[in-house]
Amino acid sequence: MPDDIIYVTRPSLPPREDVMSFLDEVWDSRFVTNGGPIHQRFEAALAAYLDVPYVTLTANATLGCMLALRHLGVTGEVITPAFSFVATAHAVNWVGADLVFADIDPVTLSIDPADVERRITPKTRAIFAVHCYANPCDTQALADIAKRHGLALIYDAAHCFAAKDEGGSLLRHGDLSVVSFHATKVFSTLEGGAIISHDLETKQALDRLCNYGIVDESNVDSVGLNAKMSEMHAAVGLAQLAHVDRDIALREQVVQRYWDRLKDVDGIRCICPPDHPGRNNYAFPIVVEPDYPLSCRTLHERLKENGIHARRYFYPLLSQLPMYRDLPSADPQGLPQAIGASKKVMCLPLYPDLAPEDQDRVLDMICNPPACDWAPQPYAFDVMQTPAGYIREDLDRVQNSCA
Ligand code: T4K
Repeated sequence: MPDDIIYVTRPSLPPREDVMSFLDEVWDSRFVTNGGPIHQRFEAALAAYLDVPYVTLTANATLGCMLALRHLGVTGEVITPAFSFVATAHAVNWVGADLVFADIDPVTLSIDPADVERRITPKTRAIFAVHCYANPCDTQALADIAKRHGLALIYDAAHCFAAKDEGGSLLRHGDLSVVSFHATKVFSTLEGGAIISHDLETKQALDRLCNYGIVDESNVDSVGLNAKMSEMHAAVGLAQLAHVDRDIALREQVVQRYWDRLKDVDGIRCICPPDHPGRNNYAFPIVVEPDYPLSCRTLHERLKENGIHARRYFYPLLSQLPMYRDLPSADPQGLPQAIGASKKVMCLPLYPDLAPEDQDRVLDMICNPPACDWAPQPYAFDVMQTPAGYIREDLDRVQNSCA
């Protein structure tokens, strides 16, 4: 195992001295949390940068999603994609609503509006959509469905910092949108997130929900949580905001190099092309199709053996997790695209300072996949057992390539 590991991502950190000058202010004021001065400045700077009306900072996006659902009074059934990070489903579960999984669009890998509509029942209260890898959902179709059926529409926009569509920020869609500032995202406050809202009253209600529901010293108006962002995290964000445009441009160069070498590789499909306006280059997911010599799982393992930590976001599928697999909507027959994606999609290492020689290590392995270290035997295909490290799917691929 090489010791120079290439991780799927690395956080973009602002220069230490930039953070320190903000921290000096925090230390001097001794306001370290509960919506202090740096928090206020960061919130205003973010609203301006993202070009959205109102921002409520949170300790992370998972709490942001829970509070968004809570604020809209979502109980009953919530329709959400089966293909997402665990936080999406867990947030619904934590607010006590009933999860209903929907399938995804095979091209964008974001939720399929037609399947959303099929799954609406008299108990449905909300659509909780995800712009997967910042690939925009069909926002118009989802807005129409929500309007016709009287449903709340919330976006888990965890991946979408600075992402745009033809009308502006992706974060403007829905009743509320939630973005993540986790260390693994395009823009980071180490841990953090924000809820984007459209009017001051909603913003203020969300601010209170982040602070136990406290209105003032003698009043509490809602069952809130402690979901506040501290001054330290806000300081990192304020310092990092000055560098995010450069980071996104550097990410673009990495994406372009992946695209140039992978676009013509048989069996590899790239989902996020480089020249798409408004893209934030959060991730570089590939689909490992059946005509590639290795299954996604085996390719992932071979990369890892060579120190390349690509990640299978999102495997396992949410609907196959032990706490959700018995739900009626988890029936695999109703989720063919989501199941396919969870088996075939892998995100390649991507961060602004990924060195070209490291990226070449990744590309060389994918363009010249390691040969199978076993030869197909005439009888081997009748047995379920495959040689160590391979799965039945690899066996079928070798069989097909020999046919
Ligand atoms: N909705 C969606 C659709 C999401 O994808 C997420 C989070 C959320 C909601 C919730 O957002 P937050 O509540 O987190 O704000 C990571 C992140 O923890 C998670 O934020 C993210 N999505 C998810 C896609 O990825 P893991 O379990 O894969 O993280 P981990 O620790 O394995 O890190 C991945 C790689 O990043 C490591 O191999 C190395 C590198 N890394 C990581 C950290 C934490 C660093 O270099 N430095 C670091 O500090 O979940």
